[in-house]
Amino acid sequence: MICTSRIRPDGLQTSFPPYGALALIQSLVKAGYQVTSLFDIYAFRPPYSEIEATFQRERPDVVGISGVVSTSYKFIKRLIATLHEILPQTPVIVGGNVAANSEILLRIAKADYCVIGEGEETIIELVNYLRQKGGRSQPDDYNVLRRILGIAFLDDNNVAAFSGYRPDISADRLYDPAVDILERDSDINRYIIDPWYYVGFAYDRRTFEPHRKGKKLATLVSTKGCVAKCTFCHRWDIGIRFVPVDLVIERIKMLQESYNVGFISFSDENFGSNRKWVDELLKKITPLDVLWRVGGVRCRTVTLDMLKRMREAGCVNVQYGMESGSQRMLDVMEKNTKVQHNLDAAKWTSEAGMYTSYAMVLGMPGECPETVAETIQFLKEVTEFLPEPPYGRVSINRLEALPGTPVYEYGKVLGLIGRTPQEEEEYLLHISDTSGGDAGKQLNFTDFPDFIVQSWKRLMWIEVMHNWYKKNPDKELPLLTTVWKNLLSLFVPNYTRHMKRMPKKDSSKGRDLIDTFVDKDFNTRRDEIEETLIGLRYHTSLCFTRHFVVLEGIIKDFFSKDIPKRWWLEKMLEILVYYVKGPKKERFSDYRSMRGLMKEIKPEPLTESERNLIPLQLGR
Ligand code: B12
Ligand code: SF4
Repeated sequence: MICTSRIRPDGLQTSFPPYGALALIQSLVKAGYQVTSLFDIYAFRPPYSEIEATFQRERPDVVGISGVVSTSYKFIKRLIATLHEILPQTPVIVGGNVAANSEILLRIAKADYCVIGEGEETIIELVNYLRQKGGRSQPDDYNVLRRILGIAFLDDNNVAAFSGYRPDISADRLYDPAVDILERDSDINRYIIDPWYYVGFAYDRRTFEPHRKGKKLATLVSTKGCVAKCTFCHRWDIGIRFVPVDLVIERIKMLQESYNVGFISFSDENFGSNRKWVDELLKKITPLDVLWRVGGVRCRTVTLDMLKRMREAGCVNVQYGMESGSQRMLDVMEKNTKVQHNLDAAKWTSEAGMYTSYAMVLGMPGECPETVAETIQFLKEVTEFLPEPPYGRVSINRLEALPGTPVYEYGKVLGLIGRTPQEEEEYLLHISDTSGGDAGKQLNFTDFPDFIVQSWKRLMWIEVMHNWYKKNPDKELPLLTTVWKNLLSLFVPNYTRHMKRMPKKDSSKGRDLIDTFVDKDFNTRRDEIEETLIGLRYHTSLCFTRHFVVLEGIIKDFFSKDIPKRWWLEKMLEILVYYVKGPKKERFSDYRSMRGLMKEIKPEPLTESERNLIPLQLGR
């Protein structure tokens, strides 16, 4: 049995199918393991008692847990404990990016084996081995285990071992939608959904053409890997692979014929960096008459001409990883882009007639009031010409340091994350179930107190919104309407959710539809109090409201988050010290490559296990 894990339990569910788990099942079935099933915990979000009951009922011989992100650690730890209790002889394998921290999974969470990188081949060799070995209590043959590439395990001396990376699989095996498995074991309607999940479609009048009525949206991925190696991004692939265009087209045709799909979301990380591939796709996708979006394009990849041709071929929305409006921050991220690339991409996308939004990462090492001001200026420039207030287009995320990235390792060097497995586990538990959009739980890599960093997020938002109203005075809502609308959503918490579930009206322009979207894109959100205050500030020019908004945000975080009170006290102390002594001594003042720095420092591994797992640390 392959289980997916709980991600964002309270948040909006994604339409992204569990591609990793699906790939493993396909592989196992091909190798003759016909009875492999998917337990799609991610999709169903069952109560824990139901999860236990499923294990009791199904009694699988081997369980593979897919942990797509490290923030699923807490849940996976609990799942492993439950499995060991209910099925003490069933080996538990954990794969996915959570395995970047294999020692913790093996030593503390008691996973039996971790799979590092692509699991299609590894799982077969491992399951073949387990068939020979028998139940968990049987002794392991470490010589055989060492020969199975792509696994981590605790050896006979209780030392963590890694058998080495396996070569990548070929591009034509990547991202098969495997609808038959989703039909059989999951709920396909969670993955083939209404296009309104992505607001971008509502901005394009082609969406409302009569022949598209009732058509559904499916998520495909057309590339794996990336041409860059940003310091906060986890990479287990070397370079980038492109799914052959003919295969992409074949998959779209299948979805059109069998599932009435008329909208596609290409949820790549790096779409379009091979021009020849893009040209071929544009040529072959046009006759299919689908509307599509791409999530994950590098700004320097696009040109105005390419974007115009994409629109002609049915594209309505392009999402970029812009991350910052400060060159210094882009350099620290090792994005290998210029602010000008971000500006061009933003303007050209609108000029080509497509929707985009702006996702920022706040709080990289070296972030300071100057870099924040640069990002505010950038956001003002790219939002002031938009047709609506940009509250749904600006997504400001705190940097989340996750295992397998240079920024995580740098966090260890700074002492922000402890070095022992127990200390690292404490951090993993702390950030489990959080996202970059949640305030208050991330590490502070800057020289400023955490409260100040938190306030930058709100400052960015309010400044950008205020600028938009200043540039578009005719679009202002009457003050009383703003206050009323926002109070209503504040005091009737289901109001916003209810709006989201309302049957969507067909509108010639999509305007009515756009207004019913509450959170438009990943981690964008409408904050009712802030909006009211922005309205107030607009109407009354009360400058103090800006400070009030920042303070209000901090107070709200204080009460709404599951953050230890001790931690808050430390943060308050930190800010008092800051007011007396000023910012800390600059730790990251000049631009330095973080990867280079890590190579220079080369922290000595504390244990043999740590030494063996070095290849997992900085990604590939
Ligand atoms: C889809 C996705 C999501 C979806 C997940 C939905 C879902 N149903 O899975 C959503 C939108 C929820 C999401 C959210 C986040 N994500 Co995300 N996401 C991805 C993305 C784009 C694709 C994952 C995927 O399906 N890959 C394709 C499959 C084929 O690969 P795979 O999952 O790795 O599986 C292979 C192997 O890992 C292995 N394997 C996987 N499982 C198992 C299990 C077993 C038993 C075995 C043997 C092998 C095995 O074999 C598989 C086949 O080769 C990846 C980037 C990427 N391209 O991988 C980022 C990625 C996983 N996300 C990442 C991050 C950081 C996040 C966020 C934390 C962002 C943030 N700061 O807010 C949030 C999580 C928020 C939260 N509250 O927890 C990071 C994770 C880094 C890390 N060490 O954890 C990634 C890697 C992006 C990156 N490059 O840095 N994400
Ligand atoms: S953040 Fe984006 S551009 Fe950077 S390495 Fe990751 S996928 Fe590539």
